[in-house]
Amino acid sequence: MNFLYSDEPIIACSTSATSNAAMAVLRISGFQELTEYQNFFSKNLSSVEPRKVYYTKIIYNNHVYDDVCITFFAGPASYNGENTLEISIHGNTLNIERILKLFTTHSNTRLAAPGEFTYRALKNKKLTLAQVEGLDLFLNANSGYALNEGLSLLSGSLYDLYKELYFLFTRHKASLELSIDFSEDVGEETARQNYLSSLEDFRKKFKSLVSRVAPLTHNLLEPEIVLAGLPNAGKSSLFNFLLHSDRAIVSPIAGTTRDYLSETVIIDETRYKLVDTAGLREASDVIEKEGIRRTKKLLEKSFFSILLINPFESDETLNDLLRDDYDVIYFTHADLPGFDGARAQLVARFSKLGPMGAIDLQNPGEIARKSLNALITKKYLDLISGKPILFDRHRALILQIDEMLDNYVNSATYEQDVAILSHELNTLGHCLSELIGIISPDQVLNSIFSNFCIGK
Ligand SMILES: Nc1nc2c(ncn2[C@@H]2O[C@H](COP(=O)(O)OP(=O)(O)O)[C@@H](O)[C@H]2O)c(=O)[nH]1
Ligand SMILES: [Mg+2]
Repeated sequence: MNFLYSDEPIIACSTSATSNAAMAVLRISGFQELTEYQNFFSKNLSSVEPRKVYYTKIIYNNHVYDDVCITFFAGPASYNGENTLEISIHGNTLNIERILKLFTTHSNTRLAAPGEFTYRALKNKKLTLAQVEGLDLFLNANSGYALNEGLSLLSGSLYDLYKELYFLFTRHKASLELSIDFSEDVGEETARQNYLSSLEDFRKKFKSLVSRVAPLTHNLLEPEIVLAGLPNAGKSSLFNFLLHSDRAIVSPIAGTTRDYLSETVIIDETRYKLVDTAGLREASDVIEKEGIRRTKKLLEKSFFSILLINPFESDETLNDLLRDDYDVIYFTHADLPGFDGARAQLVARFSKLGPMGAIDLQNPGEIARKSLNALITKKYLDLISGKPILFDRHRALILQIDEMLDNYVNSATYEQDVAILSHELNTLGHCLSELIGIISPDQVLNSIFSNFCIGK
């Protein structure tokens, strides 16, 4: 991230610039005076007031480039604290390219790196690091829940909770100082009470956060639905059916799908990755073996797994397959005569397929689709009902702080040496500041900003 220490004016298209649209918004920030850009506009920029929209033309060397609207935000009252100009132009991608080039060629403005506007907002203390993470999630969310969580951290309840935690922590820290320096003034007993009750307030609030660090949430950010089964079970057929397309090759030749394929499906507001895998069987072929290894790995980290079984092609390898747990077992070939009998035989042989086992869906077509969607959504809703914190960085820090806090509470109850208490509290405070994003180690910055799109 070499842009971190450079503060030249930057420009980017802040709306999607990959396909033609009615409008696009370009953003320039970091300039000293708006009039530095006078050469590009027909409007007299010295008369432009902040936060008002003006209609003007982009003209350079007598060539008219576009009819646009401009809005000036004077720093520090802008998104990132810098002087900012927003230009609404026509959204043909060629037009966007041409106007960006005009500004970068004929002024001291360069193209912004991904996330650079927001990085400046962080630098100018317009946003905390946690808010930046919230924004990142909000912009890249795969589900309604992730959208809500992103916004909640950007400016909503999670952000408020973090702020409150920090306030309670600071109050507790002050109570420790009080008991060290002023206990004679306020009375030792009062100081001690104050110290313990402020700790309890902080602890209680913090525990509400700990309950939201559920173990399973890593796959909520990019939930994968994995189709598994023996070769020829019908995985690729179901994959295509769920996608309404012919994406995967369907054939009676076992081993046709040798690597996994994945495509996006949206089910009830949530975007999932649907994965078709190589059939699970004893293979001697090196490529097929590798495909099978990948299938197993995918199953391990899947959000929702579907085992497909063709009851006419039963095989002792089912024993192996059924050792693992699946969210659903899906019987294919229900259209063929004799299906019920074949299925009943399998159920008799493998207890896991019985009525107490996984739910089976032998109905092909729309009914199967609806039932599958309902099961997937139910699992998703169950997982988010505890309002899990979606950010790995936060989850790790919350667990770390929780452990420190338990130790500290123990010390606070039994340990009277204020030097030790003070030291433990400082370490805890350091982690808390990291969680809230008041302090931000470089590697955290790097990983967050590597996710951002240009123009943000
Ligand atoms: N009759 C019938 N044939 C199916 C069904 N599902 C898959 N097939 C056929 O079984 C063969 C293998 O299907 P495919 O989807 O490629 O299986 P995969 O190896 O698990 O991906 C193909 O010839 C499909 O047309 C089904 O429900 N009914
Ligand atoms: Mg296949």
